[in-house]
Amino acid sequence: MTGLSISERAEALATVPDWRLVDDRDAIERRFTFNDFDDAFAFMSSIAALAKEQDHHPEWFNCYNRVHIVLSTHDAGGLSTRDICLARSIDAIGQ
Ligand code: HBI
Repeated sequence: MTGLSISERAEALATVPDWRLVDDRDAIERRFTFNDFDDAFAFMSSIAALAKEQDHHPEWFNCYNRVHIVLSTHDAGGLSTRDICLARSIDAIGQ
């Protein structure tokens, strides 16, 4: 994570245990499953509001009741504390 030591990075990642590191790039990901499309889309709408507030935006894929989210900081070329903050906010509204 840009600007963080290895131990600070590990500490930050430990605060989002439901997220895993993406294999082929410096990013984290999490998959969510909902009852139906309405619930998945409501979740995405809440995240859109968070993204606007934080000026930080997810990469995501939705198929019916599933939402796959990848977080990385394009400006930094990899993970940053902004991704951790957004992941924690998403966790707070997700399952
Ligand atoms: N979202 N994931 C992500 N990464 C960024 O670097 C980023 C962003 N949202 C807005 C943003 N950067 C702005 O600072 C501008 O660079 C668009």
